[in-house]
Amino acid sequence: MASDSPSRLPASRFKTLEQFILERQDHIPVATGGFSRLLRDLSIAAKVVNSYIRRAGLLDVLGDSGEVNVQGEVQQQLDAIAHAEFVEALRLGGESCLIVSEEADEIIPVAPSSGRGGRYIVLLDPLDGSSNIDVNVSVGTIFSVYHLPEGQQPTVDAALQPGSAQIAAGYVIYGSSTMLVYTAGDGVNGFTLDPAVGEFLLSHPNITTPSNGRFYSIDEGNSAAFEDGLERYLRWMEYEQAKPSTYKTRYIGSFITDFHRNLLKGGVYMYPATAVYPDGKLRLMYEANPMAFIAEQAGGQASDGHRRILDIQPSALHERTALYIGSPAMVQRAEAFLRGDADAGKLP
Ligand code: AHM
Ligand code: MG
Repeated sequence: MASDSPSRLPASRFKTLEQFILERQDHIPVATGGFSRLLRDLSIAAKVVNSYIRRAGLLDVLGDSGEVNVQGEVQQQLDAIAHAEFVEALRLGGESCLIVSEEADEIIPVAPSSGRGGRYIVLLDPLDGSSNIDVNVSVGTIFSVYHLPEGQQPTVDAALQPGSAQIAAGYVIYGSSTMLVYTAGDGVNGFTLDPAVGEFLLSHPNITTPSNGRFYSIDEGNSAAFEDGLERYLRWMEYEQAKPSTYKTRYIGSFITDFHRNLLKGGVYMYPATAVYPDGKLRLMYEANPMAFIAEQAGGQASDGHRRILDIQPSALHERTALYIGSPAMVQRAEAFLRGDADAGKLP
């Protein structure tokens, strides 16, 4: 059917990530020009990593790299590629002074470029869930941003700040579409990559998470080591499952993917202490903290089962934590079961 005006490309109808950040810059104190450039650098690396992932089966990038990272986990080739791309983009951008990555044992200092020193500390999980990559399951990048504290040098101590000191956090999900979701402490916004024009476009403004949800995400293969309270919580949800429209298990084994679904639809992701990982599997500083910041900004909660994730003072770059994150009512119920509250099942 003929139309009066030519149809417009989606890109011309949506705000780009860059336009959005520049507009915000005038309103929020953290969003200086340097911060805007830092996010631009992260988004550039995300687009490069996205291009590898989209063609992963065609390029020679699948399978492990033959290396074991500091976590004692087998590194995938794409872990190493994503790490290199993010580090390089941050180095070239010149806004960061220090990088911490899941794929590097030590801190990565960034030399000042053109005599100008960066002010930001960036912590990264360059490619989370990468054990899924060979089977075409969604994976993601997680980032967390801090200021270099006034008067401090960019050392390990400067990086060991509690999550509550983050000035920004975000993730990129390389899914059926590629999205960048971030917060700078003034709400959560999501941008979808338009592959035709190569821009992240504002598609999910002001994301808020449902206060309660249907989905619970946990690897029940580890249940032999679960504490009693968690066992009771799971059995309670199974019992409730018998009623119409109640709980459903959804576990992909790719944290960002499970988190993203639960953020939008309502749910809780849980990775407790297990026999193999007695402190929990996920890393506090570049997995739990950034996602906790996003969850809280969207109206959700994040806990290690007993205390708020963002209040934990880290003592090591790669330390692990148990994690319960998502809809506030579900996180609170998990905590109540873990405390052994008799009325945990009766909470709203
Ligand atoms: P990774 O950072 O080495 O990829 O490990 C984190 C991943 C999460 O994405 C995922 O939720 C979890 O490990 C899955 O672990 P498991 O296979 O033990 O259920
Ligand atoms: Mg990870």
